[in-house]
This record gives sequence, C-alpha cells and structure tokens, in this order.
Amino acid sequence: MTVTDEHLQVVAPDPPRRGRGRRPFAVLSGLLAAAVTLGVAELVAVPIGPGSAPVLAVGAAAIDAAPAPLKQFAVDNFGTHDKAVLLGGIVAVLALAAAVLGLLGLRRRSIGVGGIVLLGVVGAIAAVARPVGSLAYALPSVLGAVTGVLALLAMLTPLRAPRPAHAQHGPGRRGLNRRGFLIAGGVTAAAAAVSGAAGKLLLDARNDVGASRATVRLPPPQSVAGPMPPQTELDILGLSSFFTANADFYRVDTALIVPQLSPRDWSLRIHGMVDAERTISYRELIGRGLIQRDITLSCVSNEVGGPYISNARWLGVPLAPLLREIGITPGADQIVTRSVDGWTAGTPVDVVLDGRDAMLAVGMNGAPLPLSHGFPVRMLVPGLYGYVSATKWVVDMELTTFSSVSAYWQQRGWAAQAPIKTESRIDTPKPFATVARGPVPIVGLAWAPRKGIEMVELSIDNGPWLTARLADQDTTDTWRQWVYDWQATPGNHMVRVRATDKSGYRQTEARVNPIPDGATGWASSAFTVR
Ligand SMILES: Nc1nc2c(c(=O)[nH]1)N[C@H]1C(S)=C(S)[C@@H](COP(=O)(O)O)O[C@H]1N2
Ligand SMILES: [Mo]
Repeated sequence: MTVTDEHLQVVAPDPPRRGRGRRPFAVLSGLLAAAVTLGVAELVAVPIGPGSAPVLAVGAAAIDAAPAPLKQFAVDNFGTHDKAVLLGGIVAVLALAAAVLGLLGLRRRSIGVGGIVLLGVVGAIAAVARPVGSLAYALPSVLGAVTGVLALLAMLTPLRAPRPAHAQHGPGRRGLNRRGFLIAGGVTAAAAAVSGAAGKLLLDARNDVGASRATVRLPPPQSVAGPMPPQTELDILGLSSFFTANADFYRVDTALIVPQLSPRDWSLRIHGMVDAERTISYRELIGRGLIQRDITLSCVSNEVGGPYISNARWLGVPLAPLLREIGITPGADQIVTRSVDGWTAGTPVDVVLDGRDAMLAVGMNGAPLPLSHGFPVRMLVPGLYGYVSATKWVVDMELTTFSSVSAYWQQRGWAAQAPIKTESRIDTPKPFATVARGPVPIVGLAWAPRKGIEMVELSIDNGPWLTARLADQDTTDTWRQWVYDWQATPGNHMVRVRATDKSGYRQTEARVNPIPDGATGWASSAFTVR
C-alpha cells in the first residue's frame, strides 16, 4: 500500500511542524496563480475593451458605488492620485487574498480553487455591469480565472506529493516535490509575465491615441480671445499664473484609465427632443469654425481655498448655433451629455442658449486637448461647475428633461443646477509658512463667473477690511488676480479674504460643504513672520 500524506497526517507525532516548510511555497502558489489570472485577463481584455480587465472593472465599480463623502475624502486627500491609491489598494487586497487562498489550498485544494473562481466571478460581474459593458466583458475574468485555477492545481500538486517510502521518516515527510513545484511555479510565473506584458504592449499599441493627437492640426479660430488688458497677469512670486499650463490644469473624473478615442473614431450623436437626430464627425465639427475663449473651470468638490480650479484659453465650436440648427423640441430643458466611458452630465438648455460661449472644445492653451482633459472633444459651459457641463470624451448628447433623466452626480446627491459660486483664495503666504518681515505681498485669486469680480478685501488678524489691488479683468468668465502690499511685522498672523462680484453679491462667511452645489466661506491663511 502506498502511504499518502493523508495517512501520515493520522500518524504524525508532531502535527505543528507538518507542512511548515511547504507554506511559503503555498503562499507563492496563490500569488502566482493570481498573477497569471490577471495577466491572461489583461491579454483577453485587449480585443474586448480597456475597461473589461478585472482590476480596472472592480476599481471602476468601486468608484461608482462609493458614497459621496468617501469620494470627497479621496479627492481631498489623494487629489489626482486617488486612482493610483485605489488600484494599489485593490491589488494589495487581491495579493493578500491570493496568499491566503494558496495556504488554504494546501489543506483543501477545493478552497483554493473556489477562491479563484469567486474572484473571477466578482471581476466578471463588475465588468459586465460597466455602463459600456456587454456579456463579452466577462471573458477576461473568466478565462483568467480558468488559467489561474489550472495553475494553482499544477503548483499545489507537487506540494502535496506522496513521498517515496524511504523518505518518509523524520521532518522530511512533508510531501514537497521541490522539483515539481519549481517547474509548475516557473511555468506559471513565465506565463503571467508574458501574458501581462503582451497584454499591456498590445493595449498600448492599440490605444496609441497620443500619436494621432500629435498629428492633429487645428484651424485658426474665426473669433479670437482677448485682447487681454495689459495688467491681467500681475506676475508675483507665489501667485498662480493667469493661465494654467495644461500639465498643471486640475483633473477630476471617474475614469480609471484615460479613454483613448482618436478623432477618426470620434463622432457625436445628438438626439432626443430634437427636430432631426444628427451625428457629426470630427472633421465636420471643426469645419464649422472655431472660437477661442478664456474660461475658468472649477470643480464643485473644491473646498474653500482648494486647488480644483484652473484657467485656460480654449478653442472650440460654439454649441448654441449647432443646437438651434438641429432644432430643440419645446419642453426640452436638459442636455444630457455622455462620455465614451459612460459618465454623464446634465446641463440646462436655457443656460447653453443664453448667449454665453458654451462650446464643444477641441483645443486648450494652443494645443489639441490633452488626452486626460477629454481628447478629442469635450464640452465646456462658462459659469457652470464641471460636473454639470464639462463632459470630457463626449460622444453623445441627448435633449431631454430634468424630470426624466438624472445624470451621474445628480444620482449621487449633487444638485442639478450648479452655477459656479463667487469665491476667492489666498495663494501666498501659505498656511504655516514662515516669511521674512518687511514688504510681503499677500496674493491670490477671485472668481465670479458670468458676473466678474468687483472688489477683493482682506482682514489681517481680524482687523478692518482692507481693499486689495485687482489685476485687470480678462473676461467675466475668468478668474482675477489680486494683491495686497503688506508691511509684515514679526509674529503670528491670520489673513482672511472675501470677494464681491459685479452683481453686488459679497461672499458669505458661512461655511458650507461642497455637496450639494459648491462650498462657501472665506479662505484664510495663518502664518508666521520673523
Ligand atoms: N467623461 C467625464 N467627463 C468629466 C468628468 C468625468 O468624471 N468624466 N468629470 C467632470 C468634473 S466633476 C469636472 S470638475 C471636470 C474637470 O475637468 P478637467 O479634468 O479637465 O479639469 O470634468 C468633468 N467632465
Ligand atoms: Mo467636478
């Protein structure tokens, strides 16, 4: 009779030692099985769609499902890196699960197998449930999990190998077939590396929209921005520049991977409550003639004094004439725009038609839109927070009503109507800074889109309100720089700022949170003068 592991277990005199030497291999088995699962899934995802790979699909589902306060926390604390943190977290949890599954699999292979199947099912469901998902979106997770299961079994088998009879004495009877494991583990590791690398390479090659962006030549605008008044840019150290460089422009979106859409593949379908549905190509769009405008864009999630606001010189196609041409059915009060990855925004029709420069933007600061800012086409409506107006990678526009459709953030508790609030911030001295006594300019920005800034006032150490010197106003759609030339005296100081806009509204001191329609309150900075 052959003596198997199971028999030995019964007679083994020292159970605590049993299998101890195999555990690191079991952990490694779990990790390698997970790696090959992800590698194969990545490869299979290439023809199916970039959002179909399991980690991305689960991450995207997590973003959509996260309660608003958690999302706010992520935006506040990780900024634009929140997505890397999320993906890193998913991979860490996955690695931990894989290690545990490997260990459990040592005892009972069915648990290890069941665990990988479960992970595959979770990935498949998350992928199919994407707004752009289909049944095929399950394939990467399913094929990945099947490979992972086979690999796990192949690696666990040599860890549970019956040992030849002469070796079954003393601490050596652990049933580890080292050579067998090295082969199975080595093959799995190689398969994981090759499939993962090939998947990434193919995806990158397929997605090389950067190359097509480099070939885009935008025609000169028919209507240029400006000219800017001479003193629009104060040019003071520490003050944000009037135009935000594309690389520095804040970025907020739910996209885990930047959608890759070439102008050739792009089109915009305009439908719903219109006289006649219409689909326009990129060539047709820019053939309509471009306008160039300076517009400040802000995120509703921006806290008082926060960084999620930037200003650029945009190039785009006016939206109002296009909609008038297509014909809006009376009663339509909402324009729902959808991005290629399924995100939606709802914009009031009357706002788009009221004469402001609502546009389908194709250029930003003299270049085609950067990929992360919506290449090839995004929407932009001066005066509205981004979540109700600034759809990036926009491919679909439906004329409808607010009562019949709720867009992405409205479904999550944010307001349907969201004009950008009049606000101001202090750029320097920064909170907790130490500055030298003497002349210290206190500088910052103020904005009141569609209205324009009338006045900015500072209060130092709760003293009387002092009027700041304003830079020239470019347009009412842009922010405005300000400076207060201060003689700094040694000690701890606290400065507060408030703006008044041209409608006569003065910023309220009342602090409200960004949700549901934007923060209010006075920005402040406390610092030390030496
Ligand atoms: N496709 C898509 N467009 C989007 C978003 C998004 O999540 N997906 N976020 C919106 C929000 S909330 C803001 S504030 C602006 C930010 O634009 P930016 O990243 O170019 O600064 O984009 C808007 N457009
Ligand atoms: Mo936003």
